[in-house]
Amino acid sequence: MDIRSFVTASCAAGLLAAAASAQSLNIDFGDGAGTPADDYAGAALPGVWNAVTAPPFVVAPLVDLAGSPLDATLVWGGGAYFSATEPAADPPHNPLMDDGVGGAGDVMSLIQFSGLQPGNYEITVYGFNAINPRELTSVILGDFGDFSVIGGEWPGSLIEGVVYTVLQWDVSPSGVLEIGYVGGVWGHDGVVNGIQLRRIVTGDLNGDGSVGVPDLLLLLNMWGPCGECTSGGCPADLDGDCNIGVDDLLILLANWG
Ligand SMILES: [Ca+2]
Ligand SMILES: [Ca+2]
Ligand SMILES: [Ca+2]
Repeated sequence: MDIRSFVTASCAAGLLAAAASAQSLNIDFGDGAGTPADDYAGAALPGVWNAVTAPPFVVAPLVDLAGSPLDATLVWGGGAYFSATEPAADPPHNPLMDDGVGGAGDVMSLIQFSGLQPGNYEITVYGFNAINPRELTSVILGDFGDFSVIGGEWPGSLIEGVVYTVLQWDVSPSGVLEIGYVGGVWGHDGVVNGIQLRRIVTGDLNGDGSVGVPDLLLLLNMWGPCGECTSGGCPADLDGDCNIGVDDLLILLANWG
């Protein structure tokens, strides 16, 4: 039995523990314009969108992209929800972009995740005011760490730097991630339409935020030499030697969960 057959058989026999809950999730603030369908990816990954519609300061139970409950929770202390009376974005973006929650002028509003699995996260934040597109939003991570200013007229599609920004943050063992937002210039309130979190893990070949059986099967399917390793065409080559083999398998298994 070669190594691939052995690993596949081990999987089938359930000898490998199930992956921990994937730590990628989608958040949609406000349902005045609806909530995105599960197959809507926004600028990141498709999956179940957590609809946050409760008043401020309420903890929302969260689910991952597959709809499985997470230990992670969200608390936010923003302003009022808003919703466009007529479509402002183009399909299929309206349920995400045509509503959201507004800020409180020059007082920073805070969205706090707790209970996240520690590690590096890609954080996509949407800030398009469908009622007043001139509104600019500053998005700030942690203690005035990474930040970005977004906003402006609907550009016809999801354009990074206009309707959304992508930031990265290392979540410590505390499991806490804080995302602040405030008016991008004096006199603006700032808005947030939604947030997508994707945990970045070596060996996460399908990008769902964890390393598990789907990633293992992808690696096994690509087993052997790869010719496009210098142009990013060989994602399963985890040690960069232009071959997918046992070393890559061991790296993947070392990051399991
Ligand atoms: Ca919405
Ligand atoms: Ca994965
Ligand atoms: Ca390799």
